[in-house]
Amino acid sequence: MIKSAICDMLAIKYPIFQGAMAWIADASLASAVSEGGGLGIISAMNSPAEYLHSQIAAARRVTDKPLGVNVMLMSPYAEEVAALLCEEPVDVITTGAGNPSKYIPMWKSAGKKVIPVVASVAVAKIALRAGADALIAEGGESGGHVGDLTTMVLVPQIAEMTDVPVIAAGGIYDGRSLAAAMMLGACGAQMGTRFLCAHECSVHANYKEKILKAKDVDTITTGKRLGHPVRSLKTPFSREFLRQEYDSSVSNEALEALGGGALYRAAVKGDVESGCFMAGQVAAMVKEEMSAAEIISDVVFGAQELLKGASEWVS
Ligand code: TUI
Repeated sequence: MIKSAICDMLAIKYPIFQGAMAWIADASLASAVSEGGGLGIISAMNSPAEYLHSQIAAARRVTDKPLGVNVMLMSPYAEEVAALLCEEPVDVITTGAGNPSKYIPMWKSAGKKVIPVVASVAVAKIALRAGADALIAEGGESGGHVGDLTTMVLVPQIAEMTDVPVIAAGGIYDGRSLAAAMMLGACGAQMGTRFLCAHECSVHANYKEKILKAKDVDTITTGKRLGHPVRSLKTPFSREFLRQEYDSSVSNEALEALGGGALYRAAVKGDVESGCFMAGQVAAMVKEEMSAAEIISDVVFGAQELLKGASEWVS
């Protein structure tokens, strides 16, 4: 049985977090992951507090196990969502796309465990100074808004900075990648892309189909010029975005406008022409739909067998 410091800290059975994907990581997916023994995380995305309140209530009708919410700090509603979370029946708050320091004392006083996503040593230092209970170290293999460093290079640097638990994200798909992440100093892993093809994930069927068909080189990073690079599947949208990004006659405002609503069009409408299908590099390895609980077992028991057999490498 794989158990680690993060299982003890959060009272979860397995050290697996489900990544918070905007328009995708809702009550259905998060509650299934928590019921499966991992940590389900609802995305607060770019929505007002009322949306989040109703999603948490829906998840709580299904599970009483530990549950998390992710606050996307670039959201215009981050402030009201942050305040609401102090009153809500969630155990863990993860943050992304910014510096969460100003909210951490308030959340900790409300009894929440705070686990920021970091993509660099500098941001990790800021989060630790502000009192983070653990960190998610997210490498650039992941989908959505990404940093520059790979998981292989980022995780050991974050792990050696601190004694708080470190969760690896980006490029995690199966027992091999969980075992590897643990060897790098992580005590668990977060997966987004693999959970996209969970039965309980209500993303549009076209999105699942694109993930299931993706090959190794089928993701691309766009948006570097705007300061927030995003990894997504190669589609007509991402190719056009890249073309305009390299066209100096296109203003940053026009480029931002092109990206606006593109994830919604992919995740909710299944629009294969103008949707942005955010996905990590492991998309190529997702070959079948499974339940969230089966995904968790596959990853955890796969890693367990590998770690048990690891002594074959030493004499
Ligand atoms: O946040 C993510 N992934 C995301 S957010 C998102 S929504 C979005 N859509 C379009 C453009 C931009 C965002 C889709 N995917 N992952 C966690 C993550 N956080 N990755 C990188 C970071 C990060 C970056 C900078 C964390 C902290 C940070 O701090 C900089 C600062 O403000 O000091």
